Amino acid sequence: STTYDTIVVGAGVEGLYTAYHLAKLKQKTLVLEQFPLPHYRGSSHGQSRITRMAYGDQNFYTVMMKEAYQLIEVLEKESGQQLFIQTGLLCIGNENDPIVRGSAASLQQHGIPYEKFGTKEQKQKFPMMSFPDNFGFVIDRLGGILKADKILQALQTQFKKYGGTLRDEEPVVSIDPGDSVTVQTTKGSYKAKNIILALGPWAPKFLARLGLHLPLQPVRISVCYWKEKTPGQHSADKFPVFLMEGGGGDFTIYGLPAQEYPGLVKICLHNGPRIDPDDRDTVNNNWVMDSIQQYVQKHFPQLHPIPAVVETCIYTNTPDHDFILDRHPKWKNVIIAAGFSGHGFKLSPVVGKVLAELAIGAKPSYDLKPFRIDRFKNTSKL
Ligand code: PYC
Repeated sequence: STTYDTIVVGAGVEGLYTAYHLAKLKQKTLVLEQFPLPHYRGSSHGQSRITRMAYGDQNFYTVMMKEAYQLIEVLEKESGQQLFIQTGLLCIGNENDPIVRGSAASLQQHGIPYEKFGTKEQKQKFPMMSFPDNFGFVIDRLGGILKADKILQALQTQFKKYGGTLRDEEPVVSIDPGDSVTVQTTKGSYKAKNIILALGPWAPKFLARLGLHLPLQPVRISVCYWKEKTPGQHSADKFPVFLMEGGGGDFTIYGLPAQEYPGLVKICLHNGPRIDPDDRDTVNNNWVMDSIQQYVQKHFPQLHPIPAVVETCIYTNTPDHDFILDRHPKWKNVIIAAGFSGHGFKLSPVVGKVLAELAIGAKPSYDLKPFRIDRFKNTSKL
């Protein structure tokens, strides 16, 4: 069998960013992906994702986001393509909610340009939205849209340019950990010093086979696109990316000018029914559709209240919605990246960097304590 420094399993954005950093570090790297690429079955497909510096009161993410922006710029230069559209990000909530107060405080603390205002000003700036008088708004000026599919393509191209090997349509059948790791796929057998498992929603099932029972819950997200009643009201020059928390943080809604379908606006509930990733579309999502339709009707009166297009994406949630970036408790050369909880795309440049650092045995650039497996109880049945 062929021997590598590191094998990365999963060619979603987290796996690909990790592999790209490893190949740049001159590590002999293999990426294995179960489906033919590109595919829509996981969490990285589609043409757009939100990016933002505003992270409420969770400062450790804001610190990581600074470098994430820089690394996207590096990839833009390497690939010669625009990968980010700056629209600003509007945080919406009750004026005392952490999304408003915490975001303003954190943006101020980190020296990031922002504006804070009330409903009266919102009506002038964004007349296509309708919110009650006790609402507060913060614009993170650096927020915007990441061109998701272009980023995945650029990472694949650069990874190969730096000498990496990518094998899609090649599911992993078994992993045999030890001083080195042997991976058996449907097509061959490979050995490596380290393995990085970036399995997306397949993580809970697969990791259980390695004796690790993590509280990871895949959920089905209904990605809804809404048609404008009058064309041109919600284009990227007029309409920012937004994130709203309601019910005291009980639900989150996000939206952005759609890249996928000109004239449509993407607005989605950041939650959905629990699923098995291999049977994601048969699960009832009526409550999601009811609540998002009511929301759009109430707050976005310039949009048709029935979505024109509905697609599916999967989030893999942890109980605290922080990621898992850690070594397997028994085999230190088995590294796990999981539970991105619907906010991992924008952080993938930095996630990939720290995972590559773990693989080469370097000190991680960020404190990984919030991401450790041992913050959960009873995870291992080894
Ligand atoms: O993290 O901003 C975010 C986000 C919005 C939608 C999905 N993730």
